[in-house]
Amino acid sequence: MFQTEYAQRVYEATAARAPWETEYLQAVREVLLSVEPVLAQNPDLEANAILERMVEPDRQIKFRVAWTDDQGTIQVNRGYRFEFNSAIGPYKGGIRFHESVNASILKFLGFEQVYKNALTGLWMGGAKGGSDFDPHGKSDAEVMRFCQAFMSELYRHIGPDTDVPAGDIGVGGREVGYLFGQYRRLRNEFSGVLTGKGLEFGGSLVRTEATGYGLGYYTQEVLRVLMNDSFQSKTVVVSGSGNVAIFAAEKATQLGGKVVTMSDSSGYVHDPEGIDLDLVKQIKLERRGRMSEYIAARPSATYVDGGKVWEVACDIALPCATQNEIEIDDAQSLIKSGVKIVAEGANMPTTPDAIDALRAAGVLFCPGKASNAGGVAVSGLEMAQDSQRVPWTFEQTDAKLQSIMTDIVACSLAAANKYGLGNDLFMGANIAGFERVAAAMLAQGVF
Ligand code: NDP
Ligand code: 2IT
Repeated sequence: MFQTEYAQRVYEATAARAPWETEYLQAVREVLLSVEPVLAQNPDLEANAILERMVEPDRQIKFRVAWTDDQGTIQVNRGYRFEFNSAIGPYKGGIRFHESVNASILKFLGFEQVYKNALTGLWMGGAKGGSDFDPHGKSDAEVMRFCQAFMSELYRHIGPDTDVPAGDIGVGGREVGYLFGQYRRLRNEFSGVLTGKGLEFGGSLVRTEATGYGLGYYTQEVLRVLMNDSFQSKTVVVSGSGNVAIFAAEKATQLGGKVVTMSDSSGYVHDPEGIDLDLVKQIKLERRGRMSEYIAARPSATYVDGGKVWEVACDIALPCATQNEIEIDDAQSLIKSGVKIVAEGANMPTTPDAIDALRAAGVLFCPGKASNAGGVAVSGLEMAQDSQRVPWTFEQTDAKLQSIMTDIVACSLAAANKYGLGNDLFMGANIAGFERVAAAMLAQGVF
């Protein structure tokens, strides 16, 4: 599979240690395959055991989270924080609450976060945390008690210059607020220890929209630079209906595209007249409802129970729900319908064989660690504002987000060109992030 003996050896050793960590191994494989041209030209990377150190998190924290539900029953969940790499800044990355959460999923997310954060050009290392707690159907009071219990252990390990968590699946503004309140109480300290905070207590404008808007800016720049094209008059298929999906759909629409689908884990809505985003926001953000409720108010739309959005013909596909949601059959449907570009809003939403099929068919494939970096980029800007104790305007923050996303396209293309890979955005993004982290590790010695 690998061209270099070094990458092969490190991958095999990682797989032998925990062969059941399939998502983690998938993420490691992608990065190692992409950086082989760098390894071949830089023997000091192997001499300094850079890969061996990168695949082993700096620190792995696992803990019990006990809390009481509304019936008075004590519930026990498992909490985690994987602090992966802090060579270029304090650990930074989201917290996920979802029933599927386990060590493999959080390790893949923490590993990807290291290189994503490096691509933003800001000083942030990588981490990820979370719990197998399922927030669906829980009352506000239950979510609050769970967040307080979770932070009652996590607070020992984090801090504004140490490790700065944020949201991810199942963790939005409400959860960040409860987590922040508990940290403040336990430490007696008001600091920028989390990002995605409310605007009244150290949050940044644009953070809510940032991942989806950033995905729009990134995709627009790729269309412009590599295809001399734009979102104008394009049919766009979006999966998911959470934070990333809603604001990806909003930006794609603002940039001239027509978004015709959105989904949740139960099924998807197809609205050929264009998704009514105000309605989606009402259902998902105000009522915490389900996408199936959409059709009651929109006769133009259909709801497909259990289906996947990739069966709908499109020019641009934006997967914004979860990992491995575009499988090989889905990639084949997309190719058949003439998709031109797939840009990942979610983390690792495309399986390796689906990526290979899309790339072989000439589809422009934009890897999540580049195309969804806008969320963590504005988190970095929130950290800057918290340090200054001065909030920035929406326009200032949005302009900075746009310039970070266009810089990521430029630095990915430059890295690909440097290694004779033409305009390979996929390899280029992995190489550009890797080179920054590797350089910092080499400069700081063995640890
Ligand atoms: P949300 O919790 O706001 O929304 C998640 C959406 O994805 C929901 O529509 C949910 O449906 C759906 N979904 C979640 N898990 C599954 C699953 N196993 N199968 C099918 N659908 C699923 O999360 P975000 O929008 O924040 O995150 C979406 C993706 O974007 C994730 O991959 C996340 O890691 C990534 N991301 C998030 C960033 C952020 O800033 N929030 C930044 C960069 C990447 P349902 O309600 O039915 O569960
Ligand atoms: O996957 C991600 O980049 C996030 N969930 C956002 C992380 C952050 O620290 O803002």
